[in-house]
Formats: sequence, C-alpha cells, structure tokens
Amino acid sequence: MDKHKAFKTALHEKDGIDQPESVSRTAIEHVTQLRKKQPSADELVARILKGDKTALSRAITLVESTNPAHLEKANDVIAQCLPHADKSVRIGITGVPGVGKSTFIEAFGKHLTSLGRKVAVLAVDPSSSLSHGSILGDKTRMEELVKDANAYIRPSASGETLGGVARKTREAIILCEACGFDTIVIETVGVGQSETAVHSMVDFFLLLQIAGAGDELQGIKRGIMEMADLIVINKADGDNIKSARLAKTEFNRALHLFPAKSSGWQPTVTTCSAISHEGIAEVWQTINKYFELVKGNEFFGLRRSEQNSYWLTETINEQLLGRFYHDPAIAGLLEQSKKAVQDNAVSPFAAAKVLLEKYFRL
Ligand SMILES: Nc1nc2c(ncn2[C@@H]2O[C@H](COP(=O)(O)OP(=O)(O)OP(=O)(O)O)[C@@H](O)[C@H]2O)c(=O)[nH]1
Ligand SMILES: [Mg+2]
Repeated sequence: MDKHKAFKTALHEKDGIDQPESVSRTAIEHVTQLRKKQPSADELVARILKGDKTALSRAITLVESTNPAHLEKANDVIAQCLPHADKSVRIGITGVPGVGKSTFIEAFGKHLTSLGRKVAVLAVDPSSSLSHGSILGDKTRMEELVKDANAYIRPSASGETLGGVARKTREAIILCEACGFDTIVIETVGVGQSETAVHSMVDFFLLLQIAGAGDELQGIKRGIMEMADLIVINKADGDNIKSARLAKTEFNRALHLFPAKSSGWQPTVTTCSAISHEGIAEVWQTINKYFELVKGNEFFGLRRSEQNSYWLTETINEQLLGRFYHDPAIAGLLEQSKKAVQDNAVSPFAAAKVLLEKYFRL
C-alpha cells in the first residue's frame, strides 16, 4: 500500500512541514508573540488620531466583535475618539443592485481625493452577513480608490440584525472621523429597510437610478425617493444619453410632488456616467450647495442631534431585544410558549406577559 493512503484525510495537513533547521525557534516565538499582542485602547486611539489606517481597521474590528470581552475596550476607544469626530460630511448612497453604486463611489471618491479630501467608504448591507456580500467584488470595482492613500474602504459589518449592523456602522463613522477622514460615504442597497437606517446616519442622501426602467422596475419605493436629496441617473453614456435626459425630466416632475423638506432644500435630478466620470464633479458641486444651505440655516446641527437621540433609542431597543432573545432561561420557555399559543392553549398576550415577567425578575 502506498504511503499516501495513510494521509488521506485533510486533518493530517495540520501536521504541516517541519521548519528547516536554519530557522531559529526563538525567532518564531518572537513573531508569534508580536502577532498575538493586541494594542491597548489608548495605543489604538493614539494611532487612530495620527491617521493610521491599520489601527482604524483594528478598532472597527473591535467594535464589530460580538465577543462581550471586547465590548468594554471598544466603548473606551469610541469614547476617546468621539471628541475628535463630527468634523466630516456624511453622504449616503443607495440604489438597486447593478445601478452602479460601486463604480460611482470609485469615480466620486477619486474626484474628492483629487480635491484634497480624505474619503472613507463604509457599507451597510445586512444581507452580506450570509453571503459575505459583495465585499470582494467591491474591492476590485474600487481598484483605484483602494490604492489611494487618502481613501479608506471598509466592507459591511456582518450581523444578525440590521439594527446591529447599522449601530456598528455608526461607530465606524466616529472612528473614521477621528482618523482624519472628512468625507464619509455610506453605501447601501436600496431594496429593504437598510436605507432608512442609513438615512438616519448621514447628512445627505443620494439615490442612484438608471434610465429606461420605471421606478417599479427599479424596486425603489416611494419612501426612498422621498428621502433623497439628490437623484443621479447613472450610465448616461453611449446609447443611454437620450433616455437618461428623459428620465431626468420625469424624476424632476415626480420630485415636485413630494412635500417640501424641513432642510429647506429642493432635491434635484442630474445625470452622470460613473464609467467615463462624466457629471461626477457636478454631483459634488450640488452636494456642496446643500451643505452651504444647511450649515447656514442650522439644519445640519439640528439633524445630527436628532440622529443622536434616534440612535440612543435604537441601541436600547436592539440591546434589550438581543438580551431577551439570547437569554438561556428565556429561549427554552419561548419555544414552549410558541407551541402553546399555536395550539391555542394560551393567548399570545398571556404568554408574552409570563415571559417578560420572568425575564425582568431574573
Ligand atoms: N455603461 C455604464 N455602465 C456602468 C456605469 N456604472 C456602472 N456600470 C456597470 O454596471 C454594472 C454594475 O455596477 P456596480 O458598480 O457593480 O453596481 P452596484 O450598484 O455597486 O451593484 P451591487 O454592488 O451589486 O449592488 C457593472 O458592470 C458596471 O461596469 C456607467 O456609468 N455606465
Ligand atoms: Mg456594489
């Protein structure tokens, strides 16, 4: 029998190959120790404030961690970074899959860094927790931006709930701002609830559309259009130019049907080609006009304060629900109660009362 048969299972791979004798054991241990050493919260903060992107990534990982042991350190880092945050503009970008969000952000981001701005791109995509989403695809689609020293790209946090993912992104915004990024771009897929979450963490909300597919086809709900401060019709190139112009007129008409915004801003429609970079500079000019207006009329600060109180409530809700449903004493009883209410043995209200009383007495 050949000797390979004995090693047929992959487990034997773990045995690995012996180090050559020339490699010093102490050197290996030294490297392993270095890798294991986690910087303290203070060290991380000091490095973040100096603009160190590696430290920023580590801190975001810490914030995203579900390990309760990391929570305290993460909170410490956030608390120390908070006074250095708040100096940026936050822009949300949404649109259905394939509309060109990633391509647009690549062109837009490069335009901003060419103007001397520092751009951080974050994503809110709760679905990516299942498939690990478009993370890799995005990094290849944002080829130039990834290489740009003044840009930082972070894929969506994975999490069970949208609330969890959104809270982590909120905290990542603070870290990016403390690291010196003055423009935060948050991408989300415009098909579910995530754009509402993103809308409540940004100053400006941009909706990407394409021509030739009515809004039903584009899966964009009326509510999302209502949230938009700017609609950009992408892929206005080649044979599409004419239909893009037509779509612009149609969307403009539709926008006028919505009630006026409390920011005092009248949303507009523009066209661009993310691939040929046409119209990208104009988008930034429009966004600047918006910021001039809302910083002048104080809506900017007001909206951020409102967002803070919204996130306070959201975080409490999310954590209360999480604790309740993950409580081992509750989990078993919950299953029993579900069965009992399905069998009509007890009313849902009575069962809920029992569960909640039990939880709060624990
Ligand atoms: N002609 C043309 N094609 C574009 C333009 N922008 C993006 N595309 C193409 O549209 C396709 C989708 O672009 P993405 O940037 O991946 O779109 P996305 O909205 O990020 O998609 P998801 O990440 O799947 O939600 C790609 O094949 C792009 O090359 C554009 O301005 N013009
Ligand atoms: Mg994308």
